[in-house]
Amino acid sequence: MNIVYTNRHHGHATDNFVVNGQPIEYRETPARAEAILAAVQAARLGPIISPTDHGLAPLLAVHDADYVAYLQTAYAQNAAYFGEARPVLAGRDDVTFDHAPHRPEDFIGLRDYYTYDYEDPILEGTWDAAYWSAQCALTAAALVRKGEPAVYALCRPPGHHAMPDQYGGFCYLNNIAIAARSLQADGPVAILDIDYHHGNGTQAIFYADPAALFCSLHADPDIAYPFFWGRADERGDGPGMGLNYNVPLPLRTDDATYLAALDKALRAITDFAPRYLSVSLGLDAAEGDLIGKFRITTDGFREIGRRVAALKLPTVIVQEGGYRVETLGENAVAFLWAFVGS
Ligand code: Q9C
Ligand code: ZN
Repeated sequence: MNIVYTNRHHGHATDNFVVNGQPIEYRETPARAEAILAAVQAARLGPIISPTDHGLAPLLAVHDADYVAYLQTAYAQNAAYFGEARPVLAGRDDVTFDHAPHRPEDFIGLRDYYTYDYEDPILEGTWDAAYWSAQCALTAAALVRKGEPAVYALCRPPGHHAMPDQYGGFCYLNNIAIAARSLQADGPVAILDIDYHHGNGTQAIFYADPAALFCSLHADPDIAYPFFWGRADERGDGPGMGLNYNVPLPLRTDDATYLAALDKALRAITDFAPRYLSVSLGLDAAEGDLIGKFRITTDGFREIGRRVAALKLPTVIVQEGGYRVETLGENAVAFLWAFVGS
């Protein structure tokens, strides 16, 4: 299978920074993507190809134009405001998930308006990294539209927490939503999100869309990030009612429990009969993850891959989270292998 990758994420990297007097260890690091890249190369999974530039239009099909313009200019605006270049961080030291009703003019207000998180920096290379991460997903989608059975976008930064006009959870542009929107030109799309965290951004983007089924398996938001979305009673809205399927799972979920839940999601996807499938491939459900608290083994990821591939749908796979760098590569390969030669 083709693997779409670029090293343009390297500029989105930071030494650990301080929020509220507490040092924040930013675990969404370049080493994550490098570890996966090394593993897929060693496994000879397929050719590594560079993303094609599809421009801003497909990003603007998901995100508000004023938000995208802010992401492009925030680092420079922040430097001008403070008279020195430094990471853009929200001024708030707590999380306010409700979007403010009014967009302010002043940069200090905008800094908080466009994020619902307070631990995610905008760095000098963040826009470039996020832009090319989205282009990786779009390139994978374009190849699948042309007839490739399955393509893997090795995206970094991840995307599934990004809202139409807010970043959070290490995510700035919603790569999978951008890819899925482009796939919808040919028909309905199912999105399967197996990241440890609920894909709140993706859910929000497709919540009322009758041409998208969103299925997410994740840690119960009563006890895990993103806390305010991901419950089973969130079923969609308007013409999309019934097309949002959340499966919250308890801490320490193991392979058997996970696979049983997965089968239900796969049945929902089969019933929806989409033209394409897209997968938010988080690897933070792995045992030993530094953020996630499930216990999915490498064999578990292999079996998840097998069952998803058995749907026999043209599939775009988009990398999301996963923070135990030592095992990211083998778990990615275990999942992806089922799609090789399909
Ligand atoms: N002190 C993804 O997996 N909170 N995002 C981490 C650690 C944010 C995870 C807190 C977790 C976001 C794509
Ligand atoms: Zn995650």
